[in-house]
Amino acid sequence: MKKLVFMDHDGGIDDLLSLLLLLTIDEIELIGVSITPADCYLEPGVESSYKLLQLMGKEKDVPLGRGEYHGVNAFPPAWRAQPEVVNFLPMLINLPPSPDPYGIPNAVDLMVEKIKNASQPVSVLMTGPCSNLVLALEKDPSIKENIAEVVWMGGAFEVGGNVQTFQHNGSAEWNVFWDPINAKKMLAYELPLVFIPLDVTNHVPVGKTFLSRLAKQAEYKLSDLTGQFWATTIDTIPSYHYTYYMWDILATSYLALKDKFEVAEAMVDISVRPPNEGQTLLTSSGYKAKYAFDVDQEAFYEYMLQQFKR
Ligand code: AGV
Ligand code: CA
Repeated sequence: MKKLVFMDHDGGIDDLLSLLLLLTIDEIELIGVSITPADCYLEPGVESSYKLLQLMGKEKDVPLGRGEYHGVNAFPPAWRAQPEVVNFLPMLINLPPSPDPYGIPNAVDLMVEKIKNASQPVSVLMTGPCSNLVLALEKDPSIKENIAEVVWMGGAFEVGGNVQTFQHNGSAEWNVFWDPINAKKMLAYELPLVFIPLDVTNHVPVGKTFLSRLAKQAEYKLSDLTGQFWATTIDTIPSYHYTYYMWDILATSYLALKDKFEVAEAMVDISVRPPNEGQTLLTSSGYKAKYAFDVDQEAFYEYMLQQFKR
């Protein structure tokens, strides 16, 4: 039987790559996708999700949900605007238009409906903030029973964070920082949660070696397209080094490559105020959760190359 997955993403380049990856995994059945307007603007995020579903022939099977909730710490507008570029790539631009983003279901309603009515417990994959899941649990606490696992790209435990802003010491990761209050609430539910934090994503930068290997198999449509997605990330990181990480894609691959990850059990809490608002803390007074801290990098890169041979 296939593993049922509901995905909530926030429209970044690697979120979209993650959606594409998910659609290539034969053992997984995607039952719904909701879009959180965090690292994207909602409308282009819905559009690119729909285009990717069309590309994979899944637009009739996988419903999209519109995230209406906005966290307290907005992502920089330049980051939110960036992913619209994918809607203009030659392979996507002429696909039929997506549905009106205001005509599709609300993300929280869709999540509740899909998880509640699923024939078996659902894995929830979140590659943006976790707000929609918390709102869904608040709306209908009974869905907790039908959640098999929650995989969340978020947090930074024993490494520095990636938030750089006023009143902040840099210890938080953005997906948690967007909405720390709901992230803390999620911990209190004590779901079967595994964080894929910066501790492990730091091990998988998008390097030239990988992109070059991907380009060598560009006769495959998905290798060609994903290579173009990744190429758009080069100018966005203010660094001399090439350091876009495979944050969300690594989290997505966890669903298929569990045994390639090293995972620790921990007691976790989340700070909700300066100077470390959104920091994930290891503390005995916290809540039970797991987090990945290492991965077999070569196995992961190989897996990408194999999945995108289509
Ligand atoms: O913190 C990582 C999360 C991931 O879900 N996102 C990007 C990934 O989708 C936020 C983020 C951190 N640094 C960024 C981010 C950057 N330089 N550009 C865009 N987003
Ligand atoms: Ca993301």
